Amino acid sequence: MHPRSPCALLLLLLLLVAGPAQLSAQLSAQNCVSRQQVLAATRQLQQLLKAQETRFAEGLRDLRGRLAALQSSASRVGPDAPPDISECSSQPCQNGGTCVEGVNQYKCVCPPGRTGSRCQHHAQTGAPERVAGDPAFSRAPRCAQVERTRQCSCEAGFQLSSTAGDSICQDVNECELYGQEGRPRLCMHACVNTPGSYRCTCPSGYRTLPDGKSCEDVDECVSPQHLCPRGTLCVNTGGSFQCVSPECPKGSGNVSYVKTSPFQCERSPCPMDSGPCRHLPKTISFHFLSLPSNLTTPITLFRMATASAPGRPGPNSLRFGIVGGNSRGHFVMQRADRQTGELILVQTLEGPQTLEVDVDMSEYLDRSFQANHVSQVTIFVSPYDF
Ligand SMILES: [Ca+2]
Repeated sequence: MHPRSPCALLLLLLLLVAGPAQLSAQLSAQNCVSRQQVLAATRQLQQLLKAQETRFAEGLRDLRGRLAALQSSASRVGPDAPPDISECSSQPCQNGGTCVEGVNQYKCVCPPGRTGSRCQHHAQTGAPERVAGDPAFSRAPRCAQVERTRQCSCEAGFQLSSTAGDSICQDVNECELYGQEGRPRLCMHACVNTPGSYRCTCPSGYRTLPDGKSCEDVDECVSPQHLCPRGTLCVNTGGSFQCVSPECPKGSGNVSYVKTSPFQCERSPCPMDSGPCRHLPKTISFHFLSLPSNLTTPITLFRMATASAPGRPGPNSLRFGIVGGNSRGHFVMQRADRQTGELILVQTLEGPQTLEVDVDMSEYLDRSFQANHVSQVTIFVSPYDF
């Protein structure tokens, strides 16, 4: 806001904050205003407003409490209620507490420094006292007498059990509160309610991230200890690991396969006149994927592409397909571009489970079959959706 006349604004502020007497004194000392004066006056006014606001809110709270007490005592009066006798006649309030009459009950308004239903306790100012019965999850409130009202508050993570004078601070169960439907999740995995707070835990095989809420899989395969027996390969999975040993198919006749890498087998060259040999997969590769449970589908899991040998013409046509392991229709294999096919998961997979799907790619040169390649894809679905 940019007032047209700063003098007029200051007059108004000074009138509100200081009152007319001081205003005239200040105005006699100088005729106009500096920016600092305007700022100082607005700050004073803000403080005044804040103080008024706090006092008003306190008054409302007190009134609400009294109204609730009145309502609960009124609701207890039945048609056959005995005649009202003075509950305060026995002088139940100790240590200078003021007894307030209710129906069949009384309430003590305690002086500063006292708390409890009969003002029998010292109000807590140091470490909160644990309340007997449910020691970990309830605490005594911190109470203070503000003017004529008694104000109680709880430490963070606790809430007053009621507005009555003998209320205690009860732990807020954040796990229960946020576990309700439609609420955001507090923890990626499990929530443990603790007095005044909560903590998140992760299942075994996962570590808790520095945010204290998220879980991250532990990659056991990078551990310096070799967890898998000799001759097997370690595959990290969500929450665990697997030891795998991909095997080449046994050859027959003049067809044989050899390992060209830990995850690939290659067929020996076919004799010139052997048609059936040429139609057997030229390469078989092994792929291991780890997926979380219930992934949103469709999602591309795997890509298969052709690579021609240097100096030789590559295939000018490719055909992709699924050759095994798709009896339940979880997957679709389709062309992504001229050189690539992709395996797409089209149905949600719920873990824990392990699936295997075999896909293949046939290469053609001028419509004449050249070679076939198979990829065996093993999918480890973790029990959790992270
Ligand atoms: Ca793991």
